[in-house]
Amino acid sequence: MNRIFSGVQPTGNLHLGNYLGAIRNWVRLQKEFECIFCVVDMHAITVWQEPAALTASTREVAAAMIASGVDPKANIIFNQSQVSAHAELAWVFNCVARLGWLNRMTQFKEKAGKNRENASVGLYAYPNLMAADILLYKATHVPVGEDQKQHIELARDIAQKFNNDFKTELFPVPEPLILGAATRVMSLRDGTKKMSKSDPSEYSRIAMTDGPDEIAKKIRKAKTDPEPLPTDREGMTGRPEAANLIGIYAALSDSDVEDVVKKYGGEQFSTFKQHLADLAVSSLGPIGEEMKRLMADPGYVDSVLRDGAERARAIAEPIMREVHDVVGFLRP
Ligand code: AQP
Repeated sequence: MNRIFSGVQPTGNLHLGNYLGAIRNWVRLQKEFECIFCVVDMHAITVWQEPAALTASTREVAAAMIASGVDPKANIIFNQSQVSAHAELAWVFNCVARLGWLNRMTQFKEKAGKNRENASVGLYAYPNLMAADILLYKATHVPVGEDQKQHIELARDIAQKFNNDFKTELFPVPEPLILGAATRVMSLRDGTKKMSKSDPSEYSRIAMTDGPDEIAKKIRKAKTDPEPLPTDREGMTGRPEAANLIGIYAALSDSDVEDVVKKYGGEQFSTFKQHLADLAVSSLGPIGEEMKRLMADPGYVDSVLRDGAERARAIAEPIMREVHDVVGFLRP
């Protein structure tokens, strides 16, 4: 049986990259797969989070999933900390994964920066918790943006090593699903940097809750080069900002990059940006509005997360019992 697990961290500033790289794909995949979508609050605290902001962001991510069209009845939506087996399995995986594997993780290097000694142990062990998130449900497929590919490879290594060490076939080896024309949306201020929640500039990202004026302004101010739009894919080489805006247009209009350059090749950016802004407003505007409506009803959002957690626990518990037996832990 094919099962999907994927997550988003409640670290504030949900943006177009999170939408195009992850959440929008989930809306499509829910028709084909049994899906478990998680607000990964335990991952979020690997860097400092104000407790009240963490709670609000947890509700915001859940609202984003629902507002984007993930059906909370047909799928499971919950926050990670409500299912304690994530932490339990992560500990087992801390004892399976090798230090050398974690030392190669580029996200840790980027996030810890120069001050490595001061990074939390959780930030370092993050990929082991991510492997636990996926394998706790024996998920077979994990839809993510390009930036998470290395972590999925580590989850595959952990599944294989666990199975080999304990001579079992308990865990499937999960496959990443990296889908769409915008698997790595870049900053609007610098086409060589990923659009990210933690960028200090608001103008680097389009937030999922931005209104029409903010969206239009951010696209108008987006960095570009002085040349007109390229006329073919090769013409995008060495022009990261142009490639990024074209990729965003292709993803939002559900077309290919080739179609976009065919349509707009040779045009000035001012014209293209106007069309891109209209497209972004019509795609994201209604989602942002619905998110705001849902966030004003925390009772409803909390009930979705509670119900989802209960259903997630029902899947996780028997799998965790299998893990106990395989490892040799005595249980009641
Ligand atoms: N720029 C992006 N383009 C495409 N996909 C992206 N994702 C994130 N940024 C982009 C995908 O969104 C999902 C959830 O990401 P996350 O919340 O777990 O964390 P992240 O990747 O650390 O997100 P940010 O925005 O980049 O946060 P910071 O600034 O804290 O590093 C994942 O599937 C991810 O691939």
